[in-house]
Amino acid sequence: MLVSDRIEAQLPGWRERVNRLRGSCGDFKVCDVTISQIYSGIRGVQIQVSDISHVDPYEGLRLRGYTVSELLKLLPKAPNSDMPLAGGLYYLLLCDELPTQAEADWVENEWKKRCLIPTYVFNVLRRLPKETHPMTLFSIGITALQRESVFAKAYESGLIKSDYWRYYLEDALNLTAKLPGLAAFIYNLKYQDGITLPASPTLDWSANFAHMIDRTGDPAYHDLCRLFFFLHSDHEGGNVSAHTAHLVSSALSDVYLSSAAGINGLAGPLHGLANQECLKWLLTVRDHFGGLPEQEDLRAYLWETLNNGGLIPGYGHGVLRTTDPRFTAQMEFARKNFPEDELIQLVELIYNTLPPILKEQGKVSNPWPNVDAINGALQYHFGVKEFDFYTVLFGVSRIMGLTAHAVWARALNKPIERPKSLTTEMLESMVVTCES
Ligand code: CMX
Repeated sequence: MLVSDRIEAQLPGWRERVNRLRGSCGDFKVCDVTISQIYSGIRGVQIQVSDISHVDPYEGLRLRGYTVSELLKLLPKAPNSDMPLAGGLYYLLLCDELPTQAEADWVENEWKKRCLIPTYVFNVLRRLPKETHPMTLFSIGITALQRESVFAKAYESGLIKSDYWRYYLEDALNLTAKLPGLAAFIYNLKYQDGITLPASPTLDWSANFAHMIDRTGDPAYHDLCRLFFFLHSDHEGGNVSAHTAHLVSSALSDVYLSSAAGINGLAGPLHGLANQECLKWLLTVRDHFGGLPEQEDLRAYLWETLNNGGLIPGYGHGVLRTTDPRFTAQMEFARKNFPEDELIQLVELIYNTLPPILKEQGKVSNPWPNVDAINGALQYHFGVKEFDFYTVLFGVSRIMGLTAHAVWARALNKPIERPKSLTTEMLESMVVTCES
């Protein structure tokens, strides 16, 4: 198989690098941990390695070393589109090499062969109460698919450790292939007539999602799906979904179980669910002013929100200290395709107004927009107006990153994770010397 051959060819080099670091420099201290870091979400503590993506505070995301704008130019494009094929991106994440058109097409074709979802998964989802959140449906759907795990079956019958990654890779390709269909099924079940069109053999993975929710005739929405699924695929190892999936997979839970765990983390309002909160807030602002406000009025409104202790969704970030380049890429898409859209104009007006206010207030570490400041407004423009569904779209994309990490964690034989906890009393006795 093309992808496994590429990974296999690189493994001796990677294993040698890791063994050298662990062997001759194993006692080298990367960082110290302070009590305030322990009590503030282990923020900034360098405890993980991700070679798949990295978030630089001032430059934003790099996927396998490439920035968002570089990849938008370099990745093979979908037919009749200037947006990248998700198959090419997944090839890059897995293989650490920019794909040729043929390599990107290879992944897309593998996905086409593997995209059928067993009926029992749909039956499970149909039996849940109608008001179940789409992220819960998505997580349950992925967990139900775990029955298909080739790793779990092979592990039961005995596997050698150095082969684990091959089975993880099979599972990863099988699971990612099914994600557009699973997400479309959930969308149709919850918000449409419950009927999901079969995937089109002539469309790529991203555009097939658009097709399966009955937006076949809207090429601009196909392009938005391609852009969105590219932009959200990974964001280094420390965010809640990546960190959770990595931890769970370190127990040799297969990619279905670990991805579902990551998805449950993504469902939190401070993480992936923020895009739904952000659109709700944008609409509230628009309704408050009865349309696009004057900048002065908006400024007063934003100050009032902050002074009342309100949170402004879509602004701030745990790592970034600049405008998220994923926000910029989507803003450019909107400016090019529908500059007259009122909600997009509001997003832009807030972008031009809020950062100086947040700076002046002096509380937030990052006064700039993150990707969620625009995600929902774009979907809304295309009539995908069900806010609570947006995080599912994020999840479809993010599972590419989660599974690529899981494959490489097994390939490099990463062990089960087990940090140590302390009691408050232990910390108190440690600091006695510091206080005296
Ligand atoms: N509006 C108002 N206040 C904000 C704020 C915002 N957008 N972002 C941070 N603050 C406040 C915090 O509540 C905190 O206040 P307290 O000290 O009173 O608790 C203070 O500013 C400092 O927080 P921070 O160090 O800047 O932010 P964190 O690293 O703790 O949290 C994040 C980062 C994203 C959770 C936070 O900025 C936030 O809640 N933003 C709004 C929600 C959002 O957009 N989430 C999407 C995150 C994207 C992702 O995870 O992918």
